[in-house]
Amino acid sequence: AIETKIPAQSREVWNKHKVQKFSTAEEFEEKFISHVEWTLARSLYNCDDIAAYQATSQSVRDNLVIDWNKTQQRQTARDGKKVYYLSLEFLMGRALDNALINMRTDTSTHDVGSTDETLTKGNTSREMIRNAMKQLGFKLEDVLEQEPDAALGNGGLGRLAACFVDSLATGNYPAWGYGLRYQYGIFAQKIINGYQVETPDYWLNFSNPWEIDRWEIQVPINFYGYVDRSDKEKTTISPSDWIGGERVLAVAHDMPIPGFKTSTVNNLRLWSAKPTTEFDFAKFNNGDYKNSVEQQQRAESITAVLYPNDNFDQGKELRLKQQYFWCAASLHDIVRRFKKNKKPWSEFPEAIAIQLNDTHPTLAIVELQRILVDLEKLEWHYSWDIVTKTFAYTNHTVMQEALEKWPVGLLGHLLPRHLEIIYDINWFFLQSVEKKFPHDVDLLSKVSVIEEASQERYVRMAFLAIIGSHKVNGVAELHSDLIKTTIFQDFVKIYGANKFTNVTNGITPRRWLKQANPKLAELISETINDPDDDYLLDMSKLTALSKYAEDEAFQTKWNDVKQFNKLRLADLIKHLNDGVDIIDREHIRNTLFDIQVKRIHEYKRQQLNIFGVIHRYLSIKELLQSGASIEKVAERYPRKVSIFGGKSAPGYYMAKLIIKLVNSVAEVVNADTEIQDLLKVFFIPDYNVSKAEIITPASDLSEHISTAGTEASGTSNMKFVMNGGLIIGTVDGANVEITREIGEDNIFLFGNLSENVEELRYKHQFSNPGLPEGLVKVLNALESGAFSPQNSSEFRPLIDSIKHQGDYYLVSDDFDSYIATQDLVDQVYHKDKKEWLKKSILSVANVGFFSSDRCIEEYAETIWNAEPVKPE
Ligand code: IMP
Ligand code: B1N
Repeated sequence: AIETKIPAQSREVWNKHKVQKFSTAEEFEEKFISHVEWTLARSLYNCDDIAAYQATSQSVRDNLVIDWNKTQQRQTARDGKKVYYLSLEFLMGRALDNALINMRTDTSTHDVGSTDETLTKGNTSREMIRNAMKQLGFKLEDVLEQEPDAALGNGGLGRLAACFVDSLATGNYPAWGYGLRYQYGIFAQKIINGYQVETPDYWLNFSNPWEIDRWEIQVPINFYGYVDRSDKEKTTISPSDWIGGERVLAVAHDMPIPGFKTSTVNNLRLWSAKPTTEFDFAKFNNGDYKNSVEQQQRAESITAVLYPNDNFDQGKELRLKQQYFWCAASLHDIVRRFKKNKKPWSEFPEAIAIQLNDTHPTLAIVELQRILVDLEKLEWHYSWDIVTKTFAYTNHTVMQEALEKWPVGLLGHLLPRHLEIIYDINWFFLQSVEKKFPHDVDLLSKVSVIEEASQERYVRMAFLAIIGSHKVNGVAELHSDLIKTTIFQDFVKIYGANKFTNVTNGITPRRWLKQANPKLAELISETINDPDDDYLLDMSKLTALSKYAEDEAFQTKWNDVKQFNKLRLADLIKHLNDGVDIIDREHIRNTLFDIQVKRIHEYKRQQLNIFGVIHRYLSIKELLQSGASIEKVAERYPRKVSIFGGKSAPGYYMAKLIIKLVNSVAEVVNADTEIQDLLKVFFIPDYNVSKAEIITPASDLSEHISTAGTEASGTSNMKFVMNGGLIIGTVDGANVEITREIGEDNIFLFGNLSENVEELRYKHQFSNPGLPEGLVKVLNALESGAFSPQNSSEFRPLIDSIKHQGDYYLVSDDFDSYIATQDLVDQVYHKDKKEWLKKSILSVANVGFFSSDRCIEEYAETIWNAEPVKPE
């Protein structure tokens, strides 16, 4: 039984006034109005769209909180294994529309044509609320637009965590996410004169109806100080006293995470830092009041801002502080909850699984060992056995510049006791290696947690994460194979291959199909006769679409949905382009929308894409100059809009230059009346999750063209396919499995394979093997200042990286095959639309594997050994 302070005789009163969820439009309206009046202190006379958003969210939140409470009680009572997902990033986007979709609880019977507007009788809550809002004088779409994105992440890694919490709740797993509540999420991107300019994303500008502040949950966190070893008897592996030097408090903020078609509502707990109320008497007595207040204020800086780097490790002290603050607060919370049960420590790993999203939370391993040894006074090896059985680690990248390593000095200064523990972990590990591979000194230094190669010594976080976990997984098959043969190969030798596994990434079809593409979702549910949208839980149902792949009437409907979504994107682009329409609406059906949206990174090769665009432009101009008519040219180069979007890390010079190049090319191409509408280029500023929901459904073609072996998985590739877009891509990341699932006829692959990359790079070192003719033309145009008339050397660094700096990302090696494949794309799209639509339909029919529900099931079965806790 769950404990309570309320005496038994008071139960009756509590039960009499039990809070109720709204379930009809009428009840919703009542809630809405009371929130306008009471929560917002507004009224009929000053309720604008923002207030309507707030009141709607508060009302929906009330429903979620009831289920949240019940879920937590149920999960505690059933006492199944709990899963904790530790991620420094959760790129959630907006919550309201998603909650409306997921809140629907109808599971079985559905009376078609029902007009009864309740949540349970087949009518989705989204429809019910849309109608109720209309009654109240608001348009749901306008109200939804008021919500700022919760953008507490950089890109794929953060969005993956967001998809995972959705699938964990949907699958009824007793699972919590733990993260940081940054006051500033990823910066907002402005494009000024073609350049990226970063502006702060103060997303908590208005009160956030989705967070529940738990001011009563405060965990003290220490930094700096020293380890007291005045007791000479004690060694570093016996219980030690860490005397902390600086103390801040971690305060919990909870976000309810509703599952789809289930009353399970899980929790995402985000920590914010605040000063302690203890104060420094020494300073106070010195009369240095102002200074002591200022020092206190600095506490808040720990959770002020998300580091805006994707696939890059900057190694700043504040980042390490964030990591420890978050790990210590989360571990404290997890251990506190475990202790309530009064189970023996040996049962910890059966009660709890902790998944580390990359190495960012690796200190959690060290912190648990510290808690067990120093605070609980358990024996070192007994403790370490518990630790390693509890943790599992997901690797997301093989790129050297992204692998975290902390200078020993820095870590030891901030966390002196933790550094001792790391040394001891390493010591015992190296001993075991020595035992297994005697006298292999080389091996010992290669796998040591401490890197001693240079002046400065570093702690290699990935190695520590492997040693402290029972499973290590990559995020797509190719990637999982690569980590075993490259960066972690020595660990495979030591632990055997079974410690290493693969869980291919996935995405939630609720947000990325139902929410982002309501028209396609409607067509699907109608076609496969699934009015309750059960396919969103069992994506294998989509295979029923296959039989319509060549059905002309169906193809027409399919194409109409795509046109609708392309128009929606065209509207957005017009809006972002100060009302200037660059897309010819009349020809939109025959205009190929070619989209690459993701973080800007040299390895993702937006430069290859834009060079391809320049090549196309130059070729069109050449044909026209040789006297060809525009109609003739259009046969060779049919209408295309090339769309880019994504943020660069603020300090990433080359990525920023690529953004500038895209904008410069857009300026020239879009203004060139001679080529008419054959080619348009647009860079969408401030790409984020809510924009992705409009962009993704509108693609005919999307680009996933990373140098083979560099993109661990990619997840937007899956999103585009789920929305009926075809892919042009390299044999990299999850593209490999996408090809296997949807069939190689339905994807445009090109380029060198990962097994050849090393050799190609090696060759570039010695000679310049002569660049492909097409690329030379492009580089010459750049050099001539064709796209930078005021400064012809502006793009010099991009040219040099290919011509003189070894072309690390193999743009020259893949250029010809990229262009040839783009030509093939044109041919199919323009000469054989039926074939194109067939490919599109078959892709969606076979995309089911990439649901994050499948992914979470794999984690649960093969890594966590966790079971769902279903509501009655
Ligand atoms: P990918 O790198 O294209 O696979 O990106 C994965 C996912 O992360 C995308 O589908 C988006 O949901 C999200 N994403 C990537 N880059 C950004 C960004 O700059 N802002 C916001 N979301 C992003
Ligand atoms: O994680 C995604 C993958 O789909 C992408 O291929 C991969 O690039 C991405 C340090 C990262 N890997 N590493 C990061 C992010 C922030 C940071 O500070 C590294 N992001 C990825 C999901 O598996």
